[in-house]
Amino acid sequence: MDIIKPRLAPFLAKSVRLLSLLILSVVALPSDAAYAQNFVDIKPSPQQVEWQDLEFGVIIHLGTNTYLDREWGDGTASPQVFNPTQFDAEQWMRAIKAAGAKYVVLVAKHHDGFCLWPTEQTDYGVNSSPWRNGNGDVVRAVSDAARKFGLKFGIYLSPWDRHEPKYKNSAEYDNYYIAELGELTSNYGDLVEFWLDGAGGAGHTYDFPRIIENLRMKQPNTLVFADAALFEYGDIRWAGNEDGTIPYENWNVLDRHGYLRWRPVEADTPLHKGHWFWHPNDESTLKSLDELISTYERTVGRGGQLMLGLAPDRRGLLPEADVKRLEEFGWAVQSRYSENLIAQERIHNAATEAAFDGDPDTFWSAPQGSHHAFLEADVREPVTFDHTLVMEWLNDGQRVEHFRIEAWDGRTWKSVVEGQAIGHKRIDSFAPVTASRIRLNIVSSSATAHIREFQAFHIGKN
Ligand code: FUL
Repeated sequence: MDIIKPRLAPFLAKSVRLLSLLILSVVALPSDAAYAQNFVDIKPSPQQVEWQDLEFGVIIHLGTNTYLDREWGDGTASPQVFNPTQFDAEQWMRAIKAAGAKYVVLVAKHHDGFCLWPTEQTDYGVNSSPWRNGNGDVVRAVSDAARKFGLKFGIYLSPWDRHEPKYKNSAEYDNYYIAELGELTSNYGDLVEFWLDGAGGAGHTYDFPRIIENLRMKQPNTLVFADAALFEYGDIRWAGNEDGTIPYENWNVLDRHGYLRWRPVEADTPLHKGHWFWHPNDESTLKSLDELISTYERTVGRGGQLMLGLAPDRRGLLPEADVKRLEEFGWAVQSRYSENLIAQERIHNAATEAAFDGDPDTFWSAPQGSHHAFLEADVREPVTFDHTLVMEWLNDGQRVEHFRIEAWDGRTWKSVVEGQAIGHKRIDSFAPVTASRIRLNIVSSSATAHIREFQAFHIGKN
């Protein structure tokens, strides 16, 4: 044990007095101040970390609307119209896998109130339809198929219900909704995500705390997707539009009503422009490959999640043209980001290797305690690149607040990209640059920056 030198003793005595004062004043602070938070203190839960790594999911709409050429059913459709005679959830999964998605959210009940599983709460659902003589269960089939294909499974259960008579009475409807939720959360395995859609519910009061409590009892690890207005109950926030765009700058920490939470963003957008459900003669709305790639770069490439809407047709199959587009999309994304020039051409340097090895499970750390750092890649021969991809390790929070990507032109460092947030993943495109020294200039970080990957590509077009 160190002996306290006499010279230091008076200073220490003073420090102890100061410390006691500090402790006393913290105890005496008003309760609000005890909750004061700082952006830099907010970290994701392990479930959020895992979910953010999934990057791309799909949401599937099938129901009476599919048979009636509608988007929002009014709850009066006869269950007799629902009859997907060639229903094959594994056909959907093959296309979803080929597209590169990692999870599937099924709309188990849309706003029309029609239930895709044999619920005991109402006869308005598959149990009253001719499909499989009323013995079918779409939720079971999709959950089984997703798991068989290594995809995670989640559910959308619309709070707004235009069929159920109990909807007129908030308390009675809460019981009804919670009973439906109980069936879905008990009988179909782990749910990766639960969609709490705010659409159409204006003017209706839901007991959200009770709904979420019930959900959590059965599914403690599920992540709730919710509009920012339902911020207190959600784990994931809506991007605020259905165009497939996450606006810059994308910060994972959101402040509402004076408190901060980690709320990664998900951007939902359908494969057919403006249509979540299948419609006849709808080929012209199918998004082009270029549109999908641009959507990918404006969602996943901006540190958020892409949630692509798919619609099986009246047979219960994804249309052939949709399957083809999904396959093309998966292939295009894979090939665009497979030739990482830094990983291929780098001059090895043990200190920075973890950021350039192409492995997102390893990360480079800036010097401990730094707020500014450089991460430089030197390649053997000059490379020409027009896209960069950077990933931040977020388990300890989102730390980079200002960065530049710079290339050495033989005399000086030229800025190629400048931005604020990096986050889970950031993809930038620019006119081709040729250099043998490329660096990530972390101009400012709130704490030690951690970078999982720094990659460069020559794609040839934006
Ligand atoms: C929206 C709904 O109103 C649309 O019909 C669709 O289900 C979309 C995914 O969410 O809020």
